[in-house]
Parts: sequence; structure tokens; C-alpha cells
Amino acid sequence: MEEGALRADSRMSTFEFKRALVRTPSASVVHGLRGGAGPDPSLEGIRREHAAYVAALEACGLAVTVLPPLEGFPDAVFVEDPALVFPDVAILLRPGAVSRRGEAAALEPVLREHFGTVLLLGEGHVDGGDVLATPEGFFIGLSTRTDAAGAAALVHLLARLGYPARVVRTPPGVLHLKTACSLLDGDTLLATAALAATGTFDDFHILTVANGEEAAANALRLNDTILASAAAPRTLELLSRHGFNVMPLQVAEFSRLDAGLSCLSLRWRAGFITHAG
Ligand code: CIR
Repeated sequence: MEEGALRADSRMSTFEFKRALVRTPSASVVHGLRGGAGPDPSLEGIRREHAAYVAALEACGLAVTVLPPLEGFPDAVFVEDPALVFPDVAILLRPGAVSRRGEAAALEPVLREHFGTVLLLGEGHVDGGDVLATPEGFFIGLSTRTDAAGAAALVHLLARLGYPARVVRTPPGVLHLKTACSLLDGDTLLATAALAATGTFDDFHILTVANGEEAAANALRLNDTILASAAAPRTLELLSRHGFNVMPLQVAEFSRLDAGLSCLSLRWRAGFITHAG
């Protein structure tokens, strides 16, 4: 197949979305992976935050498909990690954590229902949380979840879609590249001071989250709204001061599992459905 043959649109839209996939948290979510030794999240709190998240996606104009819980996979609610999605193409990834590898197989039939083409990452490991989309191309962060072989395989698949991609380093101690940054518009990034200091994103205008609010660097632009952590007042103020329309959301329970706002959904622009229902 020629490079670019599958490309669905000429310049990638990174925040205009019409549809989203989310997965209902399983009861096992309280045993999800986490780097630190903090307390388990509360299941009731997780369910409440997830319901508010789905309502926020809908308020931003997205039609949301809610997938059933997967008890065997405590982290399956973080649907961003096993796939990347485009208007009519999806890429099934290979999550880096052993306990999350089966999430990709569980998601594959769902992707085949929603996308005309499903490409498979053939080797290595990549988590979607390490993949930052910008209008000009992708940044793929090497991390404890995303390795060089997976990143190289993803660069190749993205090239088939006509998208350039650059492999970068996720700062040490950070779970995913997008744990530490989010794209706010075509050339503005919300980032932690540590990520800004790497120089990787020097071509972007960077808004730096305040000390102590690092977790809020994982925000989510949906159409003309930015979902951001309600627990980060200085970041909310920073975003508002720069003219962004901000919707604060509680993610305190999800943050006990090292998760933020982007990881809870897969989002795309057009609606390609192969069957009714
Ligand atoms: C994990 O460690 O895999 C989950 N507890 C959190 C995943 C968060 N995903 C993301 O930021 N894309």
C-alpha cells in the first residue's frame, strides 16, 4: 500500500469531535495499577466521576457510546490506552502493562463496528496515553509502557495514514507523555514545568501548570471547551485568563490510579457505523 493511501483527512483535527467511546468502570477498578502506595479509590467515587465525565462529553456535543465493564481488566475504563482513533480508521495498540494487554483484544470488535479500517500494531508496546496528536503530526513518548519497538511500529502505521510522528522521551517518574501535557489549540500546550524544561515542545506556546498542580496538565480539549481538573484552581484560572472556555471536573478518585481526563475516552470526528444499533 502506498504511503498516505489510507489518510482520512488532510490536516488532522485534534479537538473537533462528534463521537466518543467510554467504558463503564468495573468493580475491580479499585485494584487498578498505580505507581505510588496511596489508598484505593472509592468505587462509588469512581462511578460518580465517570458519570459526570460522560455528561461533560455530551454537554460538549459528543455522542457517547458506553461499553460494558470488564471485570477481568481493572484498568479497562482507561480506553485511551489500547487504541488510537481517526475519522474512519482505528489503530489497535499493544498496552505496555502485562495486566492490560488483553484490553486490546476486548476492544477490537468494538473498533471494527465503528471504523471502516482497523490497523494492528504488530510489535512492541504503546499506550495511547503516550501519543499526543497535534495538527502537524504526532509525538510518541517512550515510557515504562511504550517501548522503542512499539514506537517505531506506530511511526510506520501513522506514515501509512500520511501523518508524521516523532519519538520523544516521557520525563522520568511520569506515567504517560500526556500525564504531563495536553494540546489546548493548534500551537498551545498545557504542560508541567518538568516537561516544558525538556525543550521537546519549544515550538509550542506553553502554559505551565502551577507547582503542586502537575496532575492538571492532563486536560482535554473538546470542541470549544477544555475539561480540566476541579482540584487545580490556579490552572483553571490560567486557562480562563488565556481565553479558554473551561469546564472543571472532579477526578480525585481517578487520580489515585494515576489517571486524568484524556484516558477515559477515545474521541473522533465523523460517525462511521457499519450497522444500526
Ligand atoms: C494505568 O496505570 O495504566 C492506569 N491505572 C492509569 C492509566 C491512565 N491512562 C492514561 O493516562 N492514558
